[in-house]
Amino acid sequence: MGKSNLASILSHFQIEGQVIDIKPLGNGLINDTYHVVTQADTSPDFVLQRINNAIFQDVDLLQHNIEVVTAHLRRKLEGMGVEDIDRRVLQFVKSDEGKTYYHDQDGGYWRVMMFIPDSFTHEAVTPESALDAGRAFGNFECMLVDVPEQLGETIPDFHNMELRMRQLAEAVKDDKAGRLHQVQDIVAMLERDANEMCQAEQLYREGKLPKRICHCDTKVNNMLFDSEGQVLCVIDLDTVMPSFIFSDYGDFLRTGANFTAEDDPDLSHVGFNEAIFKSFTMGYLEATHSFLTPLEIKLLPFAVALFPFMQCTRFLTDYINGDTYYKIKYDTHNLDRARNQLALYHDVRKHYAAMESFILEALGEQHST
Ligand code: GN1
Ligand code: MG
Repeated sequence: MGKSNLASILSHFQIEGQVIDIKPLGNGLINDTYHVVTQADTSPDFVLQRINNAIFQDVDLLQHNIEVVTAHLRRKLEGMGVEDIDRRVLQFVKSDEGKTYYHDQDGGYWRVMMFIPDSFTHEAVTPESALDAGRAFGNFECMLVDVPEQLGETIPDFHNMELRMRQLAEAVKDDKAGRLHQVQDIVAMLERDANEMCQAEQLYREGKLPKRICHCDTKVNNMLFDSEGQVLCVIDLDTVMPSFIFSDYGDFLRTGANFTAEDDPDLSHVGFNEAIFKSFTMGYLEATHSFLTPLEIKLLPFAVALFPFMQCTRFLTDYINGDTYYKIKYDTHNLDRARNQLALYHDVRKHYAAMESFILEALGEQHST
Protein backbone atom coordinates (compact mmCIF):
# COMPACT_ATOMS: atom_id res chain seq x y z
CA MET A 1 0.00 0.00 0.00
CA GLY A 2 1.26 3.51 -0.85
CA LYS A 3 2.61 5.88 1.78
CA SER A 4 -0.18 8.40 1.40
CA ASN A 5 -2.79 5.73 2.07
CA LEU A 6 -0.84 4.52 5.09
CA ALA A 7 -0.61 8.10 6.34
CA SER A 8 -4.35 8.48 5.99
CA ILE A 9 -4.90 5.28 8.03
CA LEU A 10 -2.57 6.71 10.68
CA SER A 11 -4.61 9.86 10.92
CA HIS A 12 -7.33 7.78 12.62
CA PHE A 13 -5.06 7.09 15.60
CA GLN A 14 -4.23 9.38 18.49
CA ILE A 15 -0.55 9.86 17.68
CA GLU A 16 1.58 12.95 18.13
CA GLY A 17 4.57 14.15 16.19
CA GLN A 18 5.29 14.72 12.54
CA VAL A 19 5.57 11.54 10.49
CA ILE A 20 8.62 11.62 8.22
CA ASP A 21 8.68 8.05 6.90
CA ILE A 22 6.67 4.82 6.84
CA LYS A 23 8.68 1.73 5.88
CA PRO A 24 8.15 -2.05 5.95
CA LEU A 25 9.25 -3.79 9.15
CA GLY A 26 10.10 -7.40 9.99
CA ASN A 27 9.59 -10.76 8.29
CA GLY A 28 6.11 -11.82 9.43
CA LEU A 29 4.34 -14.28 7.16
CA ILE A 30 0.81 -13.15 8.04
CA ASN A 31 0.28 -9.44 8.82
CA ASP A 32 1.74 -6.37 7.03
CA THR A 33 3.93 -4.36 9.39
CA TYR A 34 5.42 -0.86 9.03
CA HIS A 35 7.76 1.32 11.06
CA VAL A 36 6.35 4.85 11.39
CA VAL A 37 9.27 7.22 11.81
CA THR A 38 8.53 10.59 13.38
CA GLN A 39 10.63 13.74 13.65
CA ALA A 40 13.69 12.87 15.72
CA ASP A 41 13.64 13.64 19.47
CA THR A 42 10.25 15.30 19.51
CA SER A 43 8.06 12.18 19.70
CA PRO A 44 8.22 8.41 19.76
CA ASP A 45 8.09 6.20 16.65
CA PHE A 46 5.23 3.78 16.05
CA VAL A 47 4.50 0.41 14.49
CA LEU A 48 1.54 0.31 12.11
CA GLN A 49 0.11 -3.09 11.31
CA ARG A 50 -2.59 -4.35 9.01
CA ILE A 51 -4.21 -7.34 10.67
CA ASN A 52 -4.77 -10.26 8.31
CA ASN A 53 -8.51 -10.53 8.68
CA ALA A 54 -8.79 -13.60 6.45
CA ILE A 55 -6.79 -15.45 9.12
CA PHE A 56 -7.87 -13.58 12.26
CA GLN A 57 -11.58 -13.43 11.58
CA ASP A 58 -12.71 -12.03 14.91
CA VAL A 59 -10.62 -8.89 15.33
CA ASP A 60 -12.67 -7.76 18.33
CA LEU A 61 -11.83 -10.97 20.19
CA LEU A 62 -8.22 -10.77 19.02
CA GLN A 63 -7.67 -7.24 20.28
CA HIS A 64 -9.60 -7.96 23.48
CA ASN A 65 -7.23 -10.88 24.23
CA ILE A 66 -4.22 -8.68 23.59
CA GLU A 67 -5.58 -5.89 25.79
CA VAL A 68 -6.22 -8.31 28.68
CA VAL A 69 -2.81 -9.94 28.31
CA THR A 70 -0.76 -6.75 28.01
CA ALA A 71 -2.60 -5.15 30.99
CA HIS A 72 -1.95 -8.29 33.05
CA LEU A 73 1.75 -8.41 32.10
CA ARG A 74 2.09 -4.72 32.93
CA ARG A 75 0.56 -5.22 36.41
CA LYS A 76 2.87 -8.17 37.04
CA LEU A 77 5.97 -6.24 35.98
CA GLU A 78 4.91 -3.27 38.14
CA GLY A 79 4.47 -5.63 41.09
CA MET A 80 7.98 -6.98 40.49
CA GLY A 81 9.38 -3.43 40.54
CA VAL A 82 10.64 -3.62 36.95
CA GLU A 83 11.69 -0.15 35.85
CA ASP A 84 11.60 0.09 32.06
CA ILE A 85 8.13 -1.45 31.66
CA ASP A 86 7.36 0.39 28.41
CA ARG A 87 10.23 -1.51 26.80
CA ARG A 88 9.05 -4.86 28.18
CA VAL A 89 5.42 -5.01 27.21
CA LEU A 90 3.65 -3.81 24.07
CA GLN A 91 1.57 -0.66 24.29
CA PHE A 92 -1.26 0.07 21.86
CA VAL A 93 -2.40 3.47 20.65
CA LYS A 94 -6.13 4.19 20.65
CA SER A 95 -8.03 5.06 17.48
CA ASP A 96 -10.17 8.20 17.29
CA GLU A 97 -13.09 5.96 18.34
CA GLY A 98 -11.20 4.92 21.48
CA LYS A 99 -10.48 1.37 20.27
CA THR A 100 -7.14 -0.43 19.85
CA TYR A 101 -7.88 -0.98 16.15
CA TYR A 102 -9.37 0.88 13.21
CA HIS A 103 -11.63 -0.64 10.55
CA ASP A 104 -11.16 1.23 7.26
CA GLN A 105 -13.75 1.76 4.53
CA ASP A 106 -12.22 -0.95 2.34
CA GLY A 107 -12.61 -3.54 5.09
CA GLY A 108 -9.00 -3.47 6.36
CA TYR A 109 -8.23 -3.73 10.08
CA TRP A 110 -5.32 -1.69 11.43
CA ARG A 111 -3.60 -1.15 14.76
CA VAL A 112 -0.78 1.01 16.05
CA MET A 113 1.76 0.22 18.76
CA MET A 114 4.53 2.27 20.33
CA PHE A 115 7.85 1.44 18.69
CA ILE A 116 10.40 0.27 21.26
CA PRO A 117 13.60 2.20 20.48
CA ASP A 118 17.04 0.51 20.36
CA SER A 119 15.47 -2.91 20.02
CA PHE A 120 16.33 -5.58 17.50
CA THR A 121 14.86 -8.79 16.15
CA HIS A 122 17.09 -11.73 15.27
CA GLU A 123 16.45 -14.67 13.00
CA ALA A 124 18.82 -16.90 15.01
CA VAL A 125 20.02 -17.29 18.59
CA THR A 126 23.32 -18.25 20.19
CA PRO A 127 23.56 -20.65 23.16
CA GLU A 128 23.92 -17.54 25.39
CA SER A 129 20.84 -15.73 24.10
CA ALA A 130 18.84 -18.98 24.01
CA LEU A 131 19.11 -19.22 27.82
CA ASP A 132 17.61 -15.78 28.11
CA ALA A 133 14.95 -16.60 25.50
CA GLY A 134 13.97 -19.70 27.50
CA ARG A 135 13.54 -17.59 30.62
CA ALA A 136 11.57 -14.97 28.69
CA PHE A 137 9.05 -17.37 27.16
CA GLY A 138 8.87 -19.37 30.41
CA ASN A 139 8.20 -16.18 32.38
CA PHE A 140 5.63 -15.14 29.81
CA GLU A 141 3.66 -18.36 30.46
CA CYS A 142 4.28 -18.09 34.20
CA MET A 143 2.96 -14.51 34.40
CA LEU A 144 -0.15 -15.53 32.46
CA VAL A 145 -1.16 -18.52 34.60
CA ASP A 146 -3.58 -16.28 36.50
CA VAL A 147 -5.03 -14.12 33.73
CA PRO A 148 -8.30 -12.88 35.24
CA GLU A 149 -10.61 -14.06 32.45
CA GLN A 150 -11.12 -16.91 30.03
CA LEU A 151 -9.51 -15.95 26.71
CA GLY A 152 -10.96 -17.09 23.39
CA GLU A 153 -9.03 -18.86 20.63
CA THR A 154 -8.08 -16.24 18.01
CA ILE A 155 -7.68 -19.05 15.46
CA PRO A 156 -9.83 -21.95 16.65
CA ASP A 157 -7.81 -25.16 17.20
CA PHE A 158 -4.65 -23.40 16.03
CA HIS A 159 -2.13 -25.94 17.34
CA ASN A 160 -4.47 -28.94 17.12
CA MET A 161 -2.54 -31.61 15.21
CA GLU A 162 -5.71 -33.60 14.46
CA LEU A 163 -7.16 -30.57 12.70
CA ARG A 164 -3.93 -30.03 10.75
CA MET A 165 -4.06 -33.66 9.54
CA ARG A 166 -7.71 -33.21 8.51
CA GLN A 167 -6.79 -30.05 6.58
CA LEU A 168 -4.02 -31.98 4.82
CA ALA A 169 -6.42 -34.81 3.95
CA GLU A 170 -8.87 -32.28 2.52
CA ALA A 171 -6.15 -30.61 0.44
CA VAL A 172 -5.02 -34.02 -0.85
CA LYS A 173 -8.58 -34.95 -1.77
CA ASP A 174 -9.19 -31.71 -3.71
CA ASP A 175 -5.69 -31.30 -5.20
CA LYS A 176 -6.77 -27.80 -6.24
CA ALA A 177 -3.44 -26.69 -7.70
CA GLY A 178 -2.60 -30.04 -9.34
CA ARG A 179 0.56 -30.36 -7.25
CA LEU A 180 -0.17 -33.56 -5.32
CA HIS A 181 1.92 -35.78 -7.61
CA GLN A 182 5.04 -33.81 -6.56
CA VAL A 183 4.56 -34.39 -2.86
CA GLN A 184 3.15 -37.90 -2.40
CA ASP A 185 6.32 -38.97 -0.54
CA ILE A 186 5.93 -36.24 2.11
CA VAL A 187 2.21 -36.91 2.53
CA ALA A 188 2.94 -40.61 3.11
CA MET A 189 5.57 -39.83 5.73
CA LEU A 190 3.25 -37.48 7.60
CA GLU A 191 0.42 -40.01 7.54
CA ARG A 192 2.72 -42.72 8.88
CA ASP A 193 3.50 -40.77 12.09
CA ALA A 194 0.17 -38.96 12.46
CA ASN A 195 -1.23 -41.07 15.32
CA GLU A 196 1.80 -40.60 17.49
CA MET A 197 1.91 -36.87 16.73
CA CYS A 198 -1.77 -36.45 17.67
CA GLN A 199 -1.32 -37.83 21.20
CA ALA A 200 -1.75 -34.46 22.96
CA GLU A 201 -5.35 -34.03 21.76
CA GLN A 202 -6.15 -37.54 23.03
CA LEU A 203 -4.56 -36.81 26.43
CA TYR A 204 -6.55 -33.58 26.62
CA ARG A 205 -9.82 -35.42 25.97
CA GLU A 206 -8.92 -37.87 28.71
CA GLY A 207 -8.48 -34.93 31.09
CA LYS A 208 -4.77 -35.63 31.60
CA LEU A 209 -3.25 -32.63 29.85
CA PRO A 210 -4.33 -29.04 30.65
CA LYS A 211 -4.50 -26.01 28.38
CA ARG A 212 -2.93 -22.79 29.62
CA ILE A 213 -2.43 -19.36 28.13
CA CYS A 214 0.43 -19.59 25.65
CA HIS A 215 2.00 -17.35 23.06
CA CYS A 216 1.64 -19.96 20.29
CA ASP A 217 4.09 -18.36 17.86
CA THR A 218 7.40 -18.37 19.70
CA LYS A 219 9.58 -17.99 16.64
CA VAL A 220 12.94 -16.43 17.40
CA ASN A 221 11.89 -13.33 15.47
CA ASN A 222 8.89 -12.80 17.73
CA MET A 223 10.98 -11.37 20.54
CA LEU A 224 12.86 -8.08 20.80
CA PHE A 225 16.45 -7.95 22.05
CA ASP A 226 18.42 -4.95 23.33
CA SER A 227 21.79 -3.90 21.94
CA GLU A 228 23.53 -6.22 24.41
CA GLY A 229 21.58 -9.23 23.12
CA GLN A 230 19.32 -9.50 26.20
CA VAL A 231 15.63 -10.22 25.63
CA LEU A 232 13.50 -7.12 26.09
CA CYS A 233 10.00 -8.05 25.11
CA VAL A 234 7.80 -10.77 23.64
CA ILE A 235 5.95 -9.45 20.57
CA ASP A 236 3.41 -10.66 17.99
CA LEU A 237 0.63 -11.45 20.45
CA ASP A 238 -2.09 -12.38 17.93
CA THR A 239 -1.98 -16.05 18.77
CA VAL A 240 -1.93 -15.72 22.57
CA MET A 241 -4.64 -18.18 23.58
CA PRO A 242 -5.26 -21.35 25.56
CA SER A 243 -3.08 -24.19 24.27
CA PHE A 244 -0.73 -26.90 25.49
CA ILE A 245 2.29 -25.33 27.18
CA PHE A 246 4.65 -27.10 24.87
CA SER A 247 3.32 -24.99 21.99
CA ASP A 248 5.77 -22.36 23.14
CA TYR A 249 8.61 -24.66 24.05
CA GLY A 250 8.47 -26.75 20.86
CA ASP A 251 7.83 -23.89 18.47
CA PHE A 252 10.79 -21.90 19.74
CA LEU A 253 13.17 -24.81 19.27
CA ARG A 254 11.72 -25.42 15.79
CA THR A 255 13.33 -22.17 14.61
CA GLY A 256 15.91 -21.54 17.36
CA ALA A 257 17.52 -24.99 17.33
CA ASN A 258 17.48 -25.53 13.57
CA PHE A 259 21.01 -24.99 12.20
CA THR A 260 19.43 -23.03 9.36
CA ALA A 261 16.35 -20.98 8.41
CA GLU A 262 12.97 -22.72 8.10
CA ASP A 263 12.96 -22.12 4.35
CA ASP A 264 16.54 -23.11 3.49
CA PRO A 265 16.16 -25.38 0.43
CA ASP A 266 19.55 -27.05 1.04
CA LEU A 267 18.59 -29.89 3.37
CA SER A 268 22.22 -30.65 4.20
CA HIS A 269 22.13 -27.47 6.33
CA VAL A 270 19.11 -28.60 8.36
CA GLY A 271 19.69 -30.19 11.76
CA PHE A 272 18.92 -30.03 15.45
CA ASN A 273 21.33 -27.92 17.47
CA GLU A 274 21.67 -29.58 20.89
CA ALA A 275 23.61 -26.68 22.40
CA ILE A 276 20.69 -24.31 21.75
CA PHE A 277 18.24 -26.94 23.00
CA LYS A 278 20.17 -27.25 26.27
CA SER A 279 20.42 -23.59 27.08
CA PHE A 280 16.85 -22.78 26.05
CA THR A 281 15.58 -25.72 28.14
CA MET A 282 17.60 -24.60 31.16
CA GLY A 283 16.09 -21.08 31.01
CA TYR A 284 12.59 -22.35 30.27
CA LEU A 285 12.55 -24.84 33.16
CA GLU A 286 13.98 -22.28 35.54
CA ALA A 287 10.86 -20.16 34.91
CA THR A 288 8.27 -22.93 34.68
CA HIS A 289 9.28 -25.97 36.74
CA SER A 290 7.22 -24.79 39.70
CA PHE A 291 3.89 -25.04 37.88
CA LEU A 292 4.33 -27.62 35.11
CA THR A 293 2.79 -31.05 35.72
CA PRO A 294 4.93 -34.22 35.44
CA LEU A 295 3.12 -35.11 32.20
CA GLU A 296 3.80 -31.70 30.67
CA ILE A 297 7.48 -32.12 31.49
CA LYS A 298 7.56 -35.68 30.17
CA LEU A 299 6.12 -34.46 26.86
CA LEU A 300 8.73 -31.75 26.25
CA PRO A 301 10.88 -33.90 23.88
CA PHE A 302 7.68 -34.88 22.06
CA ALA A 303 6.93 -31.16 21.65
CA VAL A 304 10.31 -30.59 20.03
CA ALA A 305 9.38 -33.17 17.36
CA LEU A 306 5.74 -32.10 17.11
CA PHE A 307 6.36 -28.55 15.94
CA PRO A 308 8.48 -29.25 12.84
CA PHE A 309 6.01 -32.04 12.08
CA MET A 310 3.03 -29.68 12.42
CA GLN A 311 4.75 -26.90 10.50
CA CYS A 312 5.63 -29.32 7.70
CA THR A 313 1.98 -30.34 7.54
CA ARG A 314 0.84 -26.70 7.42
CA PHE A 315 3.37 -25.60 4.75
CA LEU A 316 2.62 -28.68 2.67
CA THR A 317 -1.14 -28.20 2.94
CA ASP A 318 -0.71 -24.61 1.76
CA TYR A 319 1.49 -25.74 -1.13
CA ILE A 320 -1.08 -28.33 -2.24
CA ASN A 321 -3.86 -25.73 -1.94
CA GLY A 322 -1.97 -23.30 -4.21
CA ASP A 323 -0.39 -21.00 -1.57
CA THR A 324 -3.39 -19.27 -0.07
CA TYR A 325 -2.17 -18.85 3.53
CA TYR A 326 1.55 -18.02 3.90
CA LYS A 327 3.27 -15.21 2.05
CA ILE A 328 5.64 -16.73 -0.52
CA LYS A 329 8.57 -15.28 -2.46
CA TYR A 330 8.69 -17.87 -5.26
CA ASP A 331 6.63 -20.74 -6.61
CA THR A 332 7.99 -23.64 -4.58
CA HIS A 333 8.64 -21.65 -1.40
CA ASN A 334 6.09 -23.57 0.68
CA LEU A 335 7.41 -26.87 -0.68
CA ASP A 336 10.98 -25.96 0.31
CA ARG A 337 9.71 -24.99 3.75
CA ALA A 338 7.83 -28.28 4.11
CA ARG A 339 10.86 -30.38 3.12
CA ASN A 340 13.08 -28.39 5.48
CA GLN A 341 10.70 -28.97 8.41
CA LEU A 342 10.40 -32.67 7.64
CA ALA A 343 14.20 -33.01 7.64
CA LEU A 344 14.34 -31.23 10.99
CA TYR A 345 11.62 -33.50 12.37
CA HIS A 346 13.58 -36.60 11.39
CA ASP A 347 16.76 -35.24 12.95
CA VAL A 348 15.00 -34.23 16.19
CA ARG A 349 13.76 -37.81 16.61
CA LYS A 350 17.36 -39.01 16.78
CA HIS A 351 17.90 -36.81 19.84
CA TYR A 352 15.03 -38.11 22.00
CA ALA A 353 17.17 -39.98 24.53
CA ALA A 354 19.64 -37.11 24.84
CA MET A 355 16.79 -34.64 25.38
CA GLU A 356 15.16 -36.81 28.03
CA SER A 357 18.31 -37.19 30.06
CA PHE A 358 19.17 -33.49 29.77
CA ILE A 359 15.71 -32.46 31.00
CA LEU A 360 16.09 -34.69 34.07
CA GLU A 361 19.49 -33.19 34.75
CA ALA A 362 18.17 -29.64 34.34
CA LEU A 363 15.25 -30.33 36.70
CA GLY A 364 17.64 -31.74 39.28
CA GLU A 365 19.56 -28.51 39.12
CA GLN A 366 16.39 -26.40 39.58
CA HIS A 367 15.36 -28.40 42.62
CA SER A 368 18.76 -28.14 44.25
CA THR A 369 18.93 -24.33 43.91
C1 GN1 B 1 3.37 -17.49 10.96
O1 GN1 B 1 3.54 -14.32 10.98
P1 GN1 B 1 4.57 -15.16 11.63
O2 GN1 B 1 5.72 -15.36 10.70
O3 GN1 B 1 5.00 -14.66 12.99
C2 GN1 B 1 2.30 -18.39 11.60
C3 GN1 B 1 2.94 -19.35 12.59
C4 GN1 B 1 3.95 -20.19 11.87
C5 GN1 B 1 4.97 -19.28 11.18
C6 GN1 B 1 5.91 -20.10 10.33
C7 GN1 B 1 -0.99 -16.93 12.63
O4 GN1 B 1 3.92 -16.63 11.91
O5 GN1 B 1 1.96 -20.19 13.17
O6 GN1 B 1 4.59 -21.01 12.77
O7 GN1 B 1 4.36 -18.29 10.34
N1 GN1 B 1 1.27 -17.59 12.24
C8 GN1 B 1 -0.04 -17.85 11.99
O8 GN1 B 1 7.04 -19.35 10.04
O9 GN1 B 1 -0.42 -18.76 11.27
MG1 MG C 1 6.15 -12.55 13.68
